[in-house]
Amino acid sequence: MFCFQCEQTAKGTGCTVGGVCGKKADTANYQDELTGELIALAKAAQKNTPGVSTYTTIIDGLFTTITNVNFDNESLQRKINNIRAEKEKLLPSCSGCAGGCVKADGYDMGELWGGNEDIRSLKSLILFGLRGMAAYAHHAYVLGKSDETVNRFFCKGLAAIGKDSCTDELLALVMELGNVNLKCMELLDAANNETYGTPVPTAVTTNIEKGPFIVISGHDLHDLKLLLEQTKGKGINIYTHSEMLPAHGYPELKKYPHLKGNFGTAWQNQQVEFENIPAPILFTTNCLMPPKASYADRVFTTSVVDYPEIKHIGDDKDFTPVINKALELGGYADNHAMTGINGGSTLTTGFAHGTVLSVADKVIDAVKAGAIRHFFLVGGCDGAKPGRNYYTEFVRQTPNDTVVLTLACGKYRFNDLDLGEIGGLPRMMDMGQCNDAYSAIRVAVALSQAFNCTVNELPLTLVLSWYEQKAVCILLTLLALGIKNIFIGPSLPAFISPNILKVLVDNYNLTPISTPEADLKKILG
Ligand code: FSO
Ligand code: SF4
Repeated sequence: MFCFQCEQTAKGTGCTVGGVCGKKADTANYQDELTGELIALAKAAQKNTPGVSTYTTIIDGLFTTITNVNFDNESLQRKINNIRAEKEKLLPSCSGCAGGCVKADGYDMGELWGGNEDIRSLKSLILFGLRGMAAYAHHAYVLGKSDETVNRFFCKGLAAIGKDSCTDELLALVMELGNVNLKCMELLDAANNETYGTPVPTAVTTNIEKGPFIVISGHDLHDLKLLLEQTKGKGINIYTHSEMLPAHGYPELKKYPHLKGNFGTAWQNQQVEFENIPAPILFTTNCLMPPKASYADRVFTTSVVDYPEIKHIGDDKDFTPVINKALELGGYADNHAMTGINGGSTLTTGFAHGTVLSVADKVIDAVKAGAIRHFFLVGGCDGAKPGRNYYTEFVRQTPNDTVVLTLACGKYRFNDLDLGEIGGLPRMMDMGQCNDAYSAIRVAVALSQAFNCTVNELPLTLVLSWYEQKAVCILLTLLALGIKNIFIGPSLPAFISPNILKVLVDNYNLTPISTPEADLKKILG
């Protein structure tokens, strides 16, 4: 096996004997085979008129190979078979044909992993960025939204991985991917807002009420909505976990009285937090860690998430087994107090672009009057590395005349802190999930228009944490928009070669984080 797609990759270079994430070598090989088949399907799609099923097969195949999504060889084999069948539909005459117009066999990923370092780096940026974008495209199509430009780019990007290209061509494709991902996030933003309403600021408790409950993790709001419907009137409370927290801000989800609060902190703490939990946990997307025996019988997966021996809810989305498990386990006997990592018990979410831009005048006046000196976007993924307390300390040390915007699961490092207010606005505003980076971009663009300057000239600094491939596509979007001076940590991706890093540093001043003190001094001068 070879895999270096996430931040925790072994020795900072690549997992070769087993994944730090728990992915076994044979599973990694299945994932490579699946990716190779996707590349072949994408090439076939470029020569034909792909149908909806071609695109959904590609999108779900890519999503499946994101870190902490699918550890199940049988599930991966079924998906590989489906991809091959989809390819056959497009090129029926290619079976057994040696014509060479389109290589019917899957691409051998070994060619990529063992190839030229800079080409491997750029193709990896494309592949991992596509995987991240696929997650967003999946959530959008589940809600009835898709976009031909986005769909076509999945084929273009995948096909490029399977053919010879020079660094200039690949760099151009990397930037195109950033732009297409902006479109994809916009699509998902529209899908979420049209389906569930515009998020509103909402305080969410970390305490758990006595009685049966279900914890729902991941990013899929549609699965949450279905679960809320199926548990109505059954005496079961629903608690969000990790990236599901921002669901509380959506009017069409918060209206359910049994959507009670948020359980636990970010994904990497699940093996401790789920220990002996008297409730089932439903994983709708990443980040699933190998379940420990002490709670494995309570874990359920759905959609692209799968793990051997763990019960999977199929496409009929009949959550009866999860509901029965909640009733059987019964929850806590008494109200159960829990806190965030800094001891706070209230998390506030719902500050997406709709809310922030509705008070844009107030924000602009506060900047003009000097009440707000600087904005920070401190967001991205959380992870297990000790160095990630940088983000807690950074936020803690931001001066009182600065605003902290945040998003994605990295916020669990500080979202239980009370930073107070500026001019009636909270100093810390949670804009949502990782895909809600779109909200941050909308706000930044609106501020730049109000101040008649570029985004780079705003008193705004992005301090990002990355872990998996959704963060990759978001970073590419920010770079494609020309946003410079981004701080990134806790470490640089293993798949960025020294030459490609130089391009990113020279053109965008992409900066590794150092210490909160030094970085704040550098930013605020
Ligand atoms: Fe986190 Fe996991 Fe949203 Fe990621 S739960 S790490 S970037 O999947 O997707 O922020
Ligand atoms: Fe290693 Fe990350 Fe790949 Fe898992 S996803 S095998 S931890 S690089």
